Amino acid sequence: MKNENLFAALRAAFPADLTAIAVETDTGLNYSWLDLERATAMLANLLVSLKLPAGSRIAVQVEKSVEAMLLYLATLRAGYVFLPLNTAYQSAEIEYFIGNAEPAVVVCSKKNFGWVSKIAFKAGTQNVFTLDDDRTGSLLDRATHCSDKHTVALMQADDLAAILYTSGTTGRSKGAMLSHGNMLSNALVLKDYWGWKPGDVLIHALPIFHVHGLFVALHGALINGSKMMWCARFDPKFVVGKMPEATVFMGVPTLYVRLLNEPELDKKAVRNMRLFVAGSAPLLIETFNDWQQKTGHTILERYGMCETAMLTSNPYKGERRGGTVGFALPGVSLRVQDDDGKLLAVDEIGGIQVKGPNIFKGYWRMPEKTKEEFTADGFFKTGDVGKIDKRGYIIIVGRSKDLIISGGYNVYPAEIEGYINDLPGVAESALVGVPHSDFGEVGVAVVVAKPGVILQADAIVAALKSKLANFKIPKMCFVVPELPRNTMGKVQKNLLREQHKMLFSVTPA
Ligand code: MCA
Ligand code: AMP
Repeated sequence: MKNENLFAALRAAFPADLTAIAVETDTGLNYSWLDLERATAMLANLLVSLKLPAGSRIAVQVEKSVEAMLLYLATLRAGYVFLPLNTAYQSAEIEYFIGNAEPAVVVCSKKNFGWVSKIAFKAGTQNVFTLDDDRTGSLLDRATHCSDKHTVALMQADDLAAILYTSGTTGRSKGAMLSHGNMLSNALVLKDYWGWKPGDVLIHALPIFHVHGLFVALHGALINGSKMMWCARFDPKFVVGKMPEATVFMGVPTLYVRLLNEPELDKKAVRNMRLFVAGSAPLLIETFNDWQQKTGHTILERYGMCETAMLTSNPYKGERRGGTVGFALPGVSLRVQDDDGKLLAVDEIGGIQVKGPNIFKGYWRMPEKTKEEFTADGFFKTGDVGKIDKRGYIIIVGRSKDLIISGGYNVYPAEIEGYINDLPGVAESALVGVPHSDFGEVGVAVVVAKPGVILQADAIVAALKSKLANFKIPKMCFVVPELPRNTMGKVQKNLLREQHKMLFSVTPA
């Protein structure tokens, strides 16, 4: 039987010379391909030694490091299910994810061990390890004693490889289940579509707890046997300085906005670069044009989701059109339908639906939710609203889901409003997304107090800070006598958006 483990395919792409450098870090460390092979074997053997049941989840909330990336690869290698968690998540958020996913192993930073282990043990997790970004922690201490030889676990394409939590417009976060086959098919399609070639070098500057950094960028480099320049944090000056040694860069639009502010970014700095990819949020046409003007390169914008990995892309060779996300990738069927299920014609706006080998297996332990999100003929309803123009380019014009994308991170108004409404003295609230010159879009909260209560906007923000990941905190909060409503009693968020749209329109210094 063929081993369809994603790790097996990634490893098969390692270059013949295993002593060559696979990863160079921003602190000057080098890891060879042999280091990757041995370290993932040791970590996989550690997981195997724990005698976990098949399908066990390995939940990881640690700072970005090469070792954290190796832990992801080792989890695939050992045949378990990786569950990455944003380091910004606070205890209430972590409690939900761990309670819902019931991981067999939790890995966290040393500084968070106290509260994370308490949550994990309460949820029945037997093993809690630590891992810090300075190559220390109990995970590595234990793995040091494990063999560096390991036979890659035999997996089928349909077997689960990762769970990524993504919120819904109502209710709690849902775990999108992605299989080895989902991710391998996507990686292979992108390798070809984006023209990866021998000698490519990727600047990896994205976090590794979401699809963009963990799958699109990492798998892209590994499946091509390409070296990565590994940045623990996104530092625009450092990235521009590294460009002469690299060929490929991937980023959310905010990274491009920040790079454009770097005086050293010019045609000379990018002389060896081959490809700039953007996604995760809409790329403003100004950014697209400014980039072209300053560097001579045309950013390639693509579109994807947690549930689907990458769906569409502008062409590598053909015309890359700003304001569009290009064409459906090979193997992906994409259509635009209205609410009655009628297929829409060119330029007609409706819901984007997709089908293909990259589409997830469903939401973790939520069969009803999964069913709701698929059409009778098996298309996944993305919740994005768009159209296909006469040349076949797909244009996203909005979202039917109430979602704010801030600097590439998703903020679900329903979640934040729930927290605000629970604060003492709050009658109701609305969170709306408004344009922001750095983050693209940010949340602004509009809050109504209960009769007789005086609320302070600052106190509301401070209270949220102790409960929610920092990127979810509203950038401004207003206390108002009432929320605008239509005749049906529905809050008119469009009016609030209009009212506050100029709040952050200034260009940052
Ligand atoms: C940081 N802050 C933010 C954000 N990031 N506020 C709103 N939105 C954000 N994204 C705030 C913090 O709360 C803090 O505020 C202050 O900025 C500084 O925080 P710090 O962590 O130092 O910020 P940073 O290092 O400058 O981070 C900005 C960033 C980061 C580099 C743009 O947000 C980032 O890496 N974004 C990429 C996200 C990503 O990879 N998304 C892909 C999702 P205060 O000081 O008030 O506390 S995958 C996906 O969407 C799909 C499938 C796809 O298509 O790819
Ligand atoms: P998530 O599944 O949480 O990673 O977020 C996926 C969502 O990000 C999609 O449903 C889109 O709304 C949005 N998205 C991703 N890429 C793009 C893009 N290039 N342009 C506009 N929106 C995008």
